[in-house]
Amino acid sequence: MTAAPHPTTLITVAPTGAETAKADVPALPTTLEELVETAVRCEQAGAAMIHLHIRDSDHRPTLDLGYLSDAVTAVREHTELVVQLSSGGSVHDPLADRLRVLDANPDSCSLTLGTTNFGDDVFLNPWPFVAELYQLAQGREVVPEFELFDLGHVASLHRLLDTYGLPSGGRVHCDLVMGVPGGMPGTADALVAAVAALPLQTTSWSATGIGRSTLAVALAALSKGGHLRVGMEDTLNLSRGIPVKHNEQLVSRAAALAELAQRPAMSTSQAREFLQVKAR
Ligand code: KMH
Ligand code: ZN
Repeated sequence: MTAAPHPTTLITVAPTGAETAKADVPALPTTLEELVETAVRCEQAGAAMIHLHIRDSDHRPTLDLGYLSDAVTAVREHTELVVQLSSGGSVHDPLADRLRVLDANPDSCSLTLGTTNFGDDVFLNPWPFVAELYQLAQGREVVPEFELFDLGHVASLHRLLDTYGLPSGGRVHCDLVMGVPGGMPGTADALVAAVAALPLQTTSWSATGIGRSTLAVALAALSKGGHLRVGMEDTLNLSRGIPVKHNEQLVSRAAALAELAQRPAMSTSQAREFLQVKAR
């Protein structure tokens, strides 16, 4: 990992997630139309990559290949965003269904490096699953984003890269997911410790802080030369008692912070080069 910070900031938007119910948060984009509208506005606001969880016609999380493929196609038709599909799904999704996410032909997929307590649930990522998903992504030339919820996940990333080599395109991009109840806390101290432990092969990393930790993590990430992930998957309030009305607000705020840090938002074409995403 080079010491000099990148001159621009990759902003990833995670607009929906799998945890929040549409009935509780009507502003959550769950239909294909809402997803495309969100993607277009977030791209205009400075996002270069989108991390997608898909919902079915009842607004429930789904890994159905038809829904996933339709979403990938629609976002590609309307934006230049790097399209990343979640391979994490929801805590209830079987591992086999999560492997099949790659059949929807995304540019990128999330890849979590270990099991973590996730509130009252367990987000399951046993080593054989991680290794299989990684090799599948290599074979399909899909760029993984390594999701690290804990310092132990960073250790597992060393093992993965040492055992199976570099991902498609040769870039190692990580995302520190901080502040999940059960994972590492969303603090500057935890971020510094995790960044210091990243493998030498790491070429870039972003960070996201769940809930109230979002700003502390974003500011720490920018200070340490990292990139940003924001969105309603991770944060439902702009500040105490002020709900997010549209993901664009979170992207605009991230772009403003990046501008202030004198590392403005990266364009989509820069992001494709940066992550070495294969043309599809
Ligand atoms: N929904 C969480 C259980 C990912 O997208 O890869 C897992 C998650 C991680 O959101
Ligand atoms: Zn996710």
